[in-house]
Amino acid sequence: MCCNVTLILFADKDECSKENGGCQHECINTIGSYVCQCRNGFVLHENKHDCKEAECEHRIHSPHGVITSPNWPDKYPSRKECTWEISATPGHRVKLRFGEFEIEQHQECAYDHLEVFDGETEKSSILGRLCGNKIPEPLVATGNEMFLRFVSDASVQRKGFQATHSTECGGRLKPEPKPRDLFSHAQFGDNIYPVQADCEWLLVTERGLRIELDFPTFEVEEEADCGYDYMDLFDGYDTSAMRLGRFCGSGPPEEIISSGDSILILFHTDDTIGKKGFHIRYTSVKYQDILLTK
Ligand SMILES: [Ca+2]
Ligand SMILES: [Ca+2]
Repeated sequence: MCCNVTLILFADKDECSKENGGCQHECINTIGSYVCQCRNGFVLHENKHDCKEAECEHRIHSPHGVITSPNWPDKYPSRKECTWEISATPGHRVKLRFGEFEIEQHQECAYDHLEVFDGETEKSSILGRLCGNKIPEPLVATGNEMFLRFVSDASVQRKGFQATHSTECGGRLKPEPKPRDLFSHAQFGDNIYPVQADCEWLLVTERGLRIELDFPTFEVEEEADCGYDYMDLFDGYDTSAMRLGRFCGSGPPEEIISSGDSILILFHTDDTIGKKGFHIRYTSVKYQDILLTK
């Protein structure tokens, strides 16, 4: 009686025994072959033998998700720099909420730290420079972009962080001569707008200019008095200004122009039935230009 298994084992050669099989990190022998494997924080090179550092520049375009320090849930590596560029839907502020947080403690966070910036690059104003063991308060950007940079130095590593990014509707927006977009909800186009939303956008342009709004898409639950879901427009900074209208159904029939340098947009939805929502394009305009084109 012969045994095939014994024959196969006999035939197998341990490639890893000689020069680690040519693997840069770990070599794992398998029956008839072998594979190379990389340590945490590294991925296998296309040549299947070398290891390269795992990608650490993240570009995120989803309305919500989870981000973690490199190597999570194990300790972050030393001498590592990672960035996250988060951009959400225009008209929606990026919000970051920490679930776990453990970064080498220092009074000024001079060693390892996570920096959070209020915009698309590290040139934007800083929302926080974080380290230590206390879970930081949630951070909210003023616009739809947030930039994060994590840096670790040569010694002492900790577990790192885990955080959830999401969005909050509303904020202060600055109209420019070039049209900008504003969407009713962060998942515009993929989903109907959520129930029980209350959003407030304040558009403020330069003194002396006016704001023009147009509505490439407008689909809000219809009701004779717009009593369910609606968009309110005010011709100023707050609700004490003149109301330009309350809109639902297919929205304003044409573009709307402010009499001053600001417009307040409110969006309210009740607890049932959502629709596609709206896409507003806003532009700063000179009054003389409006007169010329009308
Ligand atoms: Ca350190
Ligand atoms: Ca509704």
